[in-house]
Amino acid sequence: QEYVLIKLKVLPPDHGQARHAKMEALLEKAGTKPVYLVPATLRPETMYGQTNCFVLPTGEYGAYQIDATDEIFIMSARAARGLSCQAYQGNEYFTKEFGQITCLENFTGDELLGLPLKAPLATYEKVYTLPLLTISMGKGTGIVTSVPSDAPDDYISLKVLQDKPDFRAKFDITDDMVMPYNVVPIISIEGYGNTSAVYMCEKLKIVSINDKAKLTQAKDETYLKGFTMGVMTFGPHSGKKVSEAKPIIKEEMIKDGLACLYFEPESKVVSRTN
Ligand code: ZZB
Repeated sequence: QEYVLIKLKVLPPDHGQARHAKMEALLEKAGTKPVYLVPATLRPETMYGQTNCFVLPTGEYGAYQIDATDEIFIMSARAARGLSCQAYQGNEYFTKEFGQITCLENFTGDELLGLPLKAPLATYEKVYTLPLLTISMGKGTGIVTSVPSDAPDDYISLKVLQDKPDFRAKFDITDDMVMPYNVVPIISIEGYGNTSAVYMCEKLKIVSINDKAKLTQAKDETYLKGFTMGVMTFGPHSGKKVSEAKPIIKEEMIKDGLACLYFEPESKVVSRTN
């Protein structure tokens, strides 16, 4: 499985929350070295529509030194180990030595919630890290970037946070972290409109992230139709088919240092459980 890791730059925490103390210290120590949350995605062409990032509140994450780029990536230890065995452009591996990882700080998902981020290509200048309870730590990096226009899980999860003040309060998420973020139409699919995830969630009457079977159906259908029939309606590749735009946008993001590739062994079992 080939994923694209997107570099969401961590900005200085701006809500004075005590849970961000470790991150403030890490940013200070890192100085000019950038610190990124690195979600794994299969859909780099949807990055224009990012509204937030998701982490698992109970998940365990680490800040890892990436020697090949002199950057710091926040992700699961499992993903860090994977990268340390993979080549990066001219370098042998992402890290100095094969399989050797350097963890600069540990974080629980909770400690990453409410962080301001700069997400590449997104229309919003700044997005926030929000909770998603269905993240599998055994897949990708354990971090997910959210595109509610084209990902049904993301649409429902953001909507629940926007509709339920109790849910926001439970995770210390303030109104300004979720309320201004509207769905951004980026891909048009004949018969599904220009926000296919919204269309599918309404059609299947999905209201909760626990409607697993319906969400899987919605995801499979939007993924397939998006790829085969979707047309970009936003950004420099507007007018191109998704299938054409996807590899171009992927290569552009890699060339511009906004993303990198991450390979993972295919495993049906791992992707279906926690
Ligand atoms: C942005 C995006 C935009 C995504 C979209 C999907 C869609 P798969 O097939 O299950 O591997 N994802 C990545 N890692 C995780 C994780 N650990 N736990 C839960 N979800 C995860 O699916 C990979 C996709 O699932 C990734 O691509 C990511 O969300 C999410 F418009 O990134 B995606 C119809 C889907 N549309």
